[in-house]
Amino acid sequence: MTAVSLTKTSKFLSLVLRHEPEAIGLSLDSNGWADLDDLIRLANADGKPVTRALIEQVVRDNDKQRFAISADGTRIRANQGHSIEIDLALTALAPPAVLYHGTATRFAKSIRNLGLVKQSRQHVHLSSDADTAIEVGSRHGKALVLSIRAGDMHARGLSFFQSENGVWLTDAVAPEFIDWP
Ligand code: HQG
Repeated sequence: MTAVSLTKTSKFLSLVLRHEPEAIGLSLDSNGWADLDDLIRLANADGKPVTRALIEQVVRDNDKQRFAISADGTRIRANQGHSIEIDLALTALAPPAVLYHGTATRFAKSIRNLGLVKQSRQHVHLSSDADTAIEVGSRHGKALVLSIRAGDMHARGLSFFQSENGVWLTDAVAPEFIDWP
């Protein structure tokens, strides 16, 4: 399978499993899972020639492990990044003392005022290393990496979760917990 078709399939899966399942008439359950056979049938009916083998390869080889197939092989979901309301049913976890958020310099002023807000997604996304944060921020412009005092937030009773693929998730980050470069 070519890298192009793998990337295209990954983007298609992100669309229908995170944002717009209705684009192909797919339904997700309350935890974000879709029936894999339904997804393949509906995608093909919509002109997207995906096969089970292709989807399994995308899930296995995806650079960020964006998707998971259930243990019995019948269902698939995105590990994080949803804009639709689903409950990933993650267990709250104590974060490391410091986490990183990659953003763009053009958002700095607003973030200084409001802190980090989740915009269209279900959570604010944080990473445990600054290199990943640079990549995430570069998607939006000139990257700016903020250090988040996650340990202090947790000590104040704010909850953190970690997705299956290692991304740290929280509801919001108030300005007082952000250290600027
Ligand atoms: C910014 C990708 C102004 C925030 C990545 C970000 C991640 C504010 C943008 C995942 C703000 C939202 C999520 C405020 C936050 N004022 N701007 N008060 N608060 N922002 O794409 O974190 O490749 O929804 O800094 O790797 O960039 O898709 O979030 O720049 O893990 O798997 O608002 O998406 O994963 O942008 O990225 P996004 P994100 P995938």
